Amino acid sequence: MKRVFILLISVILLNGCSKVKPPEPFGPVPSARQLAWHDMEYYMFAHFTVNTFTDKEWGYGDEKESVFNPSELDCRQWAKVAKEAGMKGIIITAKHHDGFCLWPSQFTEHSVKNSIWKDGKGDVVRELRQACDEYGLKFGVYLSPWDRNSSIYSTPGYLTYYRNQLRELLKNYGDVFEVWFDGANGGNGYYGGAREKRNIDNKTYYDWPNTHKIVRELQPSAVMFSDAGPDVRWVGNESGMGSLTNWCLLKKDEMYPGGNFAKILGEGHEDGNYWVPAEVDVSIRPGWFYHRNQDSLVRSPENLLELYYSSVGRNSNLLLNIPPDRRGLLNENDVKSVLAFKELRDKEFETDLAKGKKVTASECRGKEYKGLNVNDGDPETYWATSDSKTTGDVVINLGAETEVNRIILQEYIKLGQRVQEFNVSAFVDGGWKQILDGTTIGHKVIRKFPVVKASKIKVTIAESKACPVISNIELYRAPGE
Ligand code: FUL
Repeated sequence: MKRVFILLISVILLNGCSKVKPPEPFGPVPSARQLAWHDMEYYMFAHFTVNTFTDKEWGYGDEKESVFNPSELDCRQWAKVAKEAGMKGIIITAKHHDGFCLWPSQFTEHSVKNSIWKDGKGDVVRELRQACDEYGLKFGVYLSPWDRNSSIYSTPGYLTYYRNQLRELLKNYGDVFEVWFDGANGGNGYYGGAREKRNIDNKTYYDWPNTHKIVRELQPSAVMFSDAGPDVRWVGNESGMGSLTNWCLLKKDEMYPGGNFAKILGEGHEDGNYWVPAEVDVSIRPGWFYHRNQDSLVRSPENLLELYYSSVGRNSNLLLNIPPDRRGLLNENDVKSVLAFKELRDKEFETDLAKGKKVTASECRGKEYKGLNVNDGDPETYWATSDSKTTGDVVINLGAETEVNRIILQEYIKLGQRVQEFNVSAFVDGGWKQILDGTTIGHKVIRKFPVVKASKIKVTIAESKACPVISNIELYRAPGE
């Protein structure tokens, strides 16, 4: 009798302690460097070069180095603004299409070393690096593959030159979080005095795999951006619009920089075999570079908030360009707008109404995967169903009738992007009323809906590639309707 009792107790104890296995990853999953990138969400692009002084968007490559002469360059001001605006880093155009280098590259004369700024002893890239460190920001570099100054552009020798410059940037300026490879390629240029049109074959000329190896070797934590990855993809437009359906997946072997893939770049490939999430790059002004005649055309704080919804709110990161002016400072108008946008955003997401509320799930795979994981503020816990299910719902009980008009949803992407269709309902007048529907989620989706006064909110996963894994749900009552 005693033996049976002990056996029974051990079985009960063992069962209580035995852990249910987590879901297996489904499909491609993000690398550690991509996960760190996803968490950044919002950071600054700084377009600055000879164009700032010649009033151009694309320098021809024949500008005198002496035109580059910022009167009050202060990268600390850029970094301070970025920090106050809630951005997580800054990517600088170390070299744009004109070939002018903002650092004293030993491989060209077309650089700051031949400008009159700081008697040719200055280095904008270093100043920005130091400013980023001071303000706790990450630092990234844009190095234009197209070089309208170089006499050897379009020959194989140019690749050696390009890679040498890349090495200079990646070896001498500390940790880089993102390397930005532009897709704009070939055309008219100065090319060392030839002044002609040079065309290259986008698919073959740059031999990208060998350039990528250099980045992996010198900066293993950096993600590489281009139209087609390898780590981060272009969203397919420069107007700030992420796609509502947005897979972080891509058949990247079918893509190449400079190709015509706008729609695919927006949506990704549902059945993609690589994790290559989208980045939305957009300028706060009509141009990428500073032009005085655009001082009155700076995007308003309200417009920036819309961009935030259509980028970060659509499973993309937001790379917002704020071009320094001829003084080498972010212009007052831009600063005012981007900081006011921060205030708007803070008000928009002031109090998470879901936090700490009771959550019930239609089903969960075990107590470690309970519904309450979606609002515990811990990104490492998630609600998951058993493997046999690809649908399910969680209900957040708000306790009392509460006004709500925004929702944030996040998948636990370490296990892959799964959700194909979801909807949200509110419990009003004794019944469920659907308030929105959507397709993909991924790292993050933020959706607006008209104010609803409800006691409960239900998130239904209607279709998923494998059992849903939802790590976070937040609810807000943003100002206005
Ligand atoms: C484009 C470039 O041609 C623009 O000048 C700008 O740098 C933008 C971010 O990418 O392809």
